[in-house]
Amino acid sequence: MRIVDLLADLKKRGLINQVTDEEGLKKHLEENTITLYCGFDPTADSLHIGHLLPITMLKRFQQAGHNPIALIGGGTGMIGDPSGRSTERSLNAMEVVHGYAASLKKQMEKLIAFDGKGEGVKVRNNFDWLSQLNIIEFLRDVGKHFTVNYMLAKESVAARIEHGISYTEFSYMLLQSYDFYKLYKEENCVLQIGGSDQWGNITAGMEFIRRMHPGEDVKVFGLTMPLITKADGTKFGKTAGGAVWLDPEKTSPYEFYQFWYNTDDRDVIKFLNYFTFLDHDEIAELEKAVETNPGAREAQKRLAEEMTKMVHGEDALKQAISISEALFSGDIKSLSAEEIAQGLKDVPTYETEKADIPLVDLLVAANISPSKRQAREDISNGAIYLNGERNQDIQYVVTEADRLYDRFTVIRRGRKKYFLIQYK
Ligand code: 383
Repeated sequence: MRIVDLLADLKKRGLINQVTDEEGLKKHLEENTITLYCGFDPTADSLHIGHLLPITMLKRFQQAGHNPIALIGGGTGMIGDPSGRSTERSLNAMEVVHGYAASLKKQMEKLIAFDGKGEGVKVRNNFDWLSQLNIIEFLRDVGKHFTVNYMLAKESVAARIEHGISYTEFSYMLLQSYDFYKLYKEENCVLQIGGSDQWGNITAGMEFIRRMHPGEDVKVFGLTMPLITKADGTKFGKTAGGAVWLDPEKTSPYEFYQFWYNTDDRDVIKFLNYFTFLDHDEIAELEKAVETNPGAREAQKRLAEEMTKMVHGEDALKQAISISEALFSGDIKSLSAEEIAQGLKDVPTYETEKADIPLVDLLVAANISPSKRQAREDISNGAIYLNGERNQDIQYVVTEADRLYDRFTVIRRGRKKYFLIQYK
């Protein structure tokens, strides 16, 4: 697919925060197939939801016929980007960073490298060249092109003057600049993209490339995406359980699906524009649905589907939907053991031996009802569901027959409060 005017599409989606030379880039994109890149530092063993915007952005360029590079910062990750941070980072051991870089590379390859459409995105690691730099050469060939004055004026450094910044982090922008130069030279990479926090590093790189080519009309560009904000003012990408990771072992596809499904009505259209590949007409339809029938959560459902499919694939999406539906309707018995474990990972869990126990006692032991009296009341009121079925027998004894897969009993109290009994 060749999008006629990629920049216009990005603008319409609200995906552009700043561009260094918009007219120039527009013209360049019309006349050329370009190579562009975005960098990701290995600061953890997985990418997280905050990385999705630049990742989908690389995909958008790819779909418009361009050649994206996802650069893993195996080298820069050992130094630490001060951008957007008010305090110094603690250094991770080099082996740890290598391990993280390998995980990120694998994830990135799964996500965007070969999606069956076109050529796939190249994945590179800046450790390959940064680790080869020699300190004398680096200070002469790179350092000489930056004045300390220029570096101090950068937001990432200026913001840290009062509290302090190590020489290590201070030097970071030189390494990122060197990357851009390296990719420009070797891959004819003319555009670097990133979040708005990366503006200073990106423009420093452009400056460095120009200095390395005096007198030439060098065509390089920088583009940043907006910071993602939420209508309720809380930080995007954080849940009660912490960050939302792209690794299914750290954030299950069901949790991932739920994260998107829980998007506020005021944010959902923006997120559809930002993160999905749905076109303007489809999004306009969903916008109407939010206005006319917000209760149906059609837009949230679509957002959750698109994102879960993109990151975890079709099968994981199907599973996430069936878990969601089963928990919503109470049809617990339709779930596999793995689905129960995934869907009820975050509900209050009570671990116990496999032994018969009166339901009343179990409710109290598992802290589902505060007292025996209340437990009896809850049961006779019809508020207690055992594996999805209402149980109003105050004499009932929970036995082997109530242990799903010999592992779980799922108890629901009221309309949607779930509890898990897990057997040792
Ligand atoms: C390293 C070497 C380069 C170019 C970029 C880098 C990484 C960059 C950085 N980026 C963030 C990260 O790694 O720190 N210095 O977590 C995040 N990015 C992207 C995007 C974002 C930024 O990976 O805004 C969010 O995801 O730019 O915070 O040659």
